[in-house]
Amino acid sequence: MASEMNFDGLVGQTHNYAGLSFGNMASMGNSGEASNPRAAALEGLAKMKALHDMGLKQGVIPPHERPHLATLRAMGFEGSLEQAARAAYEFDPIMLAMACSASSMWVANAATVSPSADTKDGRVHFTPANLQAKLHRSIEPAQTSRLLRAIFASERHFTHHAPLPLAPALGDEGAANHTRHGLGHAGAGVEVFTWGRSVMRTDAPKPSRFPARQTLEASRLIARSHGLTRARFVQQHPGAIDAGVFHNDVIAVGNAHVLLIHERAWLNQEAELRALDGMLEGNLCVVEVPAERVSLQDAVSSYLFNSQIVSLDKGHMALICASECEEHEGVHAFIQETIASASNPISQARFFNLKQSMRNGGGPACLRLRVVLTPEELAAVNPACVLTDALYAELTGWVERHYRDSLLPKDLIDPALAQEVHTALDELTRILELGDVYPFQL
Ligand code: SUG
Repeated sequence: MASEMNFDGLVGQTHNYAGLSFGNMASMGNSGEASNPRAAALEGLAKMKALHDMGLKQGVIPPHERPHLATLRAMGFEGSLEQAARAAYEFDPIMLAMACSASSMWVANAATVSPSADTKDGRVHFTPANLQAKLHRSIEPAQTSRLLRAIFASERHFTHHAPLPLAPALGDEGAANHTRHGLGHAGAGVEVFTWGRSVMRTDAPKPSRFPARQTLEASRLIARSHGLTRARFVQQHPGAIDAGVFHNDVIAVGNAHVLLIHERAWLNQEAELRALDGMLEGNLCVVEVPAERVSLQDAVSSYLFNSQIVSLDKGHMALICASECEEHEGVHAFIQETIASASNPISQARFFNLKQSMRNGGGPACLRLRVVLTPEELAAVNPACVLTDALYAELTGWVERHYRDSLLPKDLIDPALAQEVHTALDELTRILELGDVYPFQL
């Protein structure tokens, strides 16, 4: 029977706070602060290990190579990596920061993944997100594509599409705006795509303060090329985007037949929920959070809706939350009521310190890419990327050997940092048995 596996992004060595994401409150608010890449990577690994210890299948997706020389070159900075990085920094520090961001850790934005039960050809389909809304993230798709192909290599089971063209009309942010519902993970599901703007639907309401990243057109093209027969397209509430909800996974999270959602997540929410319930033959279990219980601002600061919902034995589910949810009285009370209530299958909550990632707007669900796999498909996944106690110990040691414990945006110019990245990633490709996948290796 098919089940869900979470693949988490390993945080890279250049993790820093450069304020690159307009519309993402945490990124904007923490710009210029010192980061701790070592703590960031260890926090992420601790979450992976905890889910593995809960008996869940857990995978690892490695970080990207940064600084990204091709981006510096494309911006017109010439010479060696050291010269190009210095020239970029001297021209404007933000240019170097964009070529150095560790944003690939948020693998919910890496790709849209459709399980084989939903697709016409019976394969698992992957489309790397083009992430065209932010320059520092638009660098990711090519490397993401190489990594996904190295982890999910079997052509018999996995189909890899090219990212959509890098154009504003086709802005695609991957699984952060995509949720799959069904009765359990096996069997055909309904894939819900949420979008914030549309080129064709010029009459659709738009946010006024912050940009909407995902377009309806991109979502429709992906649903088509994945061969989905049951897809639904829902518009995000522009008011939510203006409150800092730059992706739908900041305001709603689903798992199987359960949907935890803020009352102001979608436009025409009542009708949309009714339609979705109809597609699930009346089985949708909605936990809708009213604004008077959790305001949009508190939702954004606590990242309640960026929790993961994972399936446990006997129909139970667990909520995997950021520790900010435990620290916020109102949010914590709401979680306690939800797990005590018999009207939904969520029966426990676990809290994780992910503060390094949270300060850039990345919570538990941002750090993971969900892939529903049958046992045969699971057997075809690169086994070296599947977390075990031994791999956890190995990766922890690798982080402790190679990562700095403090980084300011101005440190990105240090040529030693790039050298440290190359040494560490070279070792990592051997640990994860990926072959040569990075530009510096190719
Ligand atoms: O794209 N932050 C990321 C956070 C992505 C969170 N992902 C999901 N919600 N699925 C972003 O805004 C900040 C980088 C900086 O400011 O240095 C950043 O890219």
